[in-house]
Amino acid sequence: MVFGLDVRRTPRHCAVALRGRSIKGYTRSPAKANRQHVGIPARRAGMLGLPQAHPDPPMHTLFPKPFRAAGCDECRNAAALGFDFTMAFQPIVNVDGGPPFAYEALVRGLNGEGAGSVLAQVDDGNRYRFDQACRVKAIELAAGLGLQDIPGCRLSINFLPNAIYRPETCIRSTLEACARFGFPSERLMFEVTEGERVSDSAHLIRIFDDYRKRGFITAIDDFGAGYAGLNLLATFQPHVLKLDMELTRDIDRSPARQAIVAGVALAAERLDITLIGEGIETAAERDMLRSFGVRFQQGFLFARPTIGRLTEWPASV
Ligand SMILES: [Ca+2]
Repeated sequence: MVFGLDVRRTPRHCAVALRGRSIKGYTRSPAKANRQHVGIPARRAGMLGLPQAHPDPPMHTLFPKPFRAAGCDECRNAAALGFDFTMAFQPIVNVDGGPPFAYEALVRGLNGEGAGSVLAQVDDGNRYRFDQACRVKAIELAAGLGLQDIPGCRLSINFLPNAIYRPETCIRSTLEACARFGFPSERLMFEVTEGERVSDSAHLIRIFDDYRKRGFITAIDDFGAGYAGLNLLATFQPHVLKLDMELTRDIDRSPARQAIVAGVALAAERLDITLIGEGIETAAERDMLRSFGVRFQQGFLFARPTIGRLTEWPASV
């Protein structure tokens, strides 16, 4: 899930609407030209450990030219973005009990509209600003709800690699927001899916590496779906893998899913990676996943995303 919507279901026109056009004051990454120059696809070159010819390869976003990282204030300005939105929070629970592992921030319309209605307003021209605004909004709202007071609980933020120019500059507003709202930055988790719009794994891994060095928790979202699979895991080992709901749905009735998840769980244990099961809707799914060692789970069985409060599980009485 990216901003609460599976990118596989994100309208493709978001990524391609402005392709081939130039807009005054904005620039595209030179990634494509550089890749052609090198003659080896960046993804392949990265896997082979070859030096990368391009320092900043996101392809589908227009960045301000000259590039200037937005600050916290700027990212809170809805007028500058062109539309406003809010965040719902859904817990990732520990089925063995205790405080939740994290709350994931999921984008919503101001009147509770689904993520799709918000994401429909995101295009090549505002993707960078939207990504930055999502981080600031998530941190501000979570801090206001007291998430930092829940022992060990993390705030999980989805991000779009294509919206990041360079990791070191695009993190500025995130850190400013943490300082302003009193949220500990080491409790931030960044989850990303290698969806169809992430055309360059090397860029994604560069961001993850930078985030890891900063002490953030890194997570691959939707693992087992689309492109978020073994190739990415073989190249980069995050702190967390979120098992896609395609793998967890009806797992209690699917020997194939059981075999796959058991294998992933074994690999995760050897790589010291924490597994999270997504999209859990039944007690049978929960229990089967738990039998494979997956303690941390997320889904409607536990709590739906809620705006304006952090839902507890089990609900306090
Ligand atoms: Ca997600």
